[in-house]
Amino acid sequence: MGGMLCKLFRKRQMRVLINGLDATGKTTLMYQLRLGEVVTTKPTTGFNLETVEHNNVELTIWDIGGSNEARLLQRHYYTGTDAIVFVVDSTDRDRIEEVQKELRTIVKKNELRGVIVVIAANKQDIPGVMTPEEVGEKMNVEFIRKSHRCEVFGTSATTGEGLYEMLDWVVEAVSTKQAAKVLGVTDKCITSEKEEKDSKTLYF
Ligand SMILES: Nc1nc2c(ncn2[C@@H]2O[C@H](COP(=O)(O)OP(=O)(O)OP(=O)(O)O)[C@@H](O)[C@H]2O)c(=O)[nH]1
Ligand SMILES: [Mg+2]
Repeated sequence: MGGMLCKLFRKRQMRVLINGLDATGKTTLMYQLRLGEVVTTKPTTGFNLETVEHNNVELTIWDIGGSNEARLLQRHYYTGTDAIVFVVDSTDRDRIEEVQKELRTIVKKNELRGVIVVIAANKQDIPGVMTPEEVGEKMNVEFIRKSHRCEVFGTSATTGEGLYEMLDWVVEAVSTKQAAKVLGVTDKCITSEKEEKDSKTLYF
């Protein structure tokens, strides 16, 4: 029975939205995942769309421009989103309060109810930046966890550090949510040991 269920839930598709303020590294991160290399970017005015296969799952990744003008349009991309990767520039202590408010605004949106939220504390390759723990604290992750599954990862979109660890977590969290929604239960076949321990904090 467990094996059949596992087969049933193979080859899933997930829609991931990369969000955050301008120049935090969203486009660099997406192309690092897509191509495994650093591309030269310019500020994104609309969006970039790419498909990445990871752990047998097809991820459709939307990278939205982070400027004030581009962010005005971001709600048009919300519907059907499984996970938000919210990219934070860990060098930017001056804007961390603005960043925290932006994420709070986003997670309150009706269309994003229950989506998986991952915070990428990016640019960890630069010395002296805020640590992932510091970013998590300043972003008040505990508040976000009241309504969403949320985790913080230290990343570098230029070196690739932390990106696949983050993607592993996203895929597992979305998989668990999708499967539990279909089954109406949390099945052992699709729940990792860690998630069994964390099951009290799941939001479906
Ligand atoms: N050192 C370092 N630089 C990075 C990292 N990620 C991005 N950058 C640099 O930060 C700048 C902005 O990166 P983008 O990927 O264009 O940022 P963005 O978030 O897409 O910006 P918008 O499209 O304007 O919203 C570029 O010069 C990148 O090379 C990182 O992890 N480490
Ligand atoms: Mg961009």
